[in-house]
Amino acid sequence: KRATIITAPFSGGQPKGGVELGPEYILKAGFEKQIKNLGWTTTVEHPLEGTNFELKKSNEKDEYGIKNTVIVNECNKLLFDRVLTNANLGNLPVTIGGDHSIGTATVSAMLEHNPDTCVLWIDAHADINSPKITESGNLHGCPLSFVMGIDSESYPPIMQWIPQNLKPGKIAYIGLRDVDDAEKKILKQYNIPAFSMFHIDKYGIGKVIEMALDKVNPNREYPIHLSYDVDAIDPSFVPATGTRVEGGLSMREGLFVAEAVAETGLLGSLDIVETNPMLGETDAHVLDTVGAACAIGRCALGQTLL
Ligand code: DIR
Ligand code: MN
Ligand code: MN
Ligand code: MN
Repeated sequence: KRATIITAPFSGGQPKGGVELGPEYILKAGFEKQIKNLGWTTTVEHPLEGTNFELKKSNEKDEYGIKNTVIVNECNKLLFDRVLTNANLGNLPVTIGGDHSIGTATVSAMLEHNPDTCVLWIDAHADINSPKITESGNLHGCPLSFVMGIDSESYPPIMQWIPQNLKPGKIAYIGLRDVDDAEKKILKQYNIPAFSMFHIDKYGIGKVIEMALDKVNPNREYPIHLSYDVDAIDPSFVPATGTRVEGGLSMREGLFVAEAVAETGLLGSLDIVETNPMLGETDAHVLDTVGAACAIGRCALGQTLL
């Protein structure tokens, strides 16, 4: 059991500062030790060291209707290499963000490693806008369109290296509650399984995970990439994040998702993103959010209650 913690201190996929401090806070809270205590051999890698992407951030849309294309692209190139290399070595990549624009790299790298990989996207948001349809132009709202090749004629040439290797039947969402109209169309058009907070209230989180896995991994045989945006959890438990949406997962529902994936024995890789320590109004907000991010990681890597 070997895990590589890959830090992704990056905020260029959205306008707010502070999310680049997520990895530092999560590591300072003892995350690596917590994972070691679960029986993993760990390594920490910092592929973005020395890049200074934060200094190059702007809030202007480019000719493609998106913001910070160059740094988001460069960041994803560096992460793609480290995620793929570690997966090929048999190390489980745990990528700590940073904003969710890094999902472009982590998802496409894991599918490059093993094309059977399926994706569980845990989020209040669908993150499937393309440059053509995004209203905000923020690339943390777009990672899944790039890896699925949606509206690919609208992509900037520098992003055309990204493998468009995620098929619509290989991803399921859990926790959605703030989906743009154009994204709703895409979910319907591509028939992507999506379990919103409505479904969680209706069926319960246990049933929802089973239904999601039945869609993407019916025989429970494929590796799972778990991409966990902490804003899936209700802002009362996870306040220090950039785009809070009321009515989210309870803390237990949020951890149950990670525990249930661990229970399958199929976890292939994990992202924990959108922890923004600068957006807590109090120290307790920051502690709660960083604590939740660590707990998601521990649960996904096998921590059990008994
Ligand atoms: C919105 C918000 N759909 C956008 N997305 C967020 O900007 O594309 N993703 N907050 O995490
Ligand atoms: Mn593998
Ligand atoms: Mn997200
Ligand atoms: Mn989100």
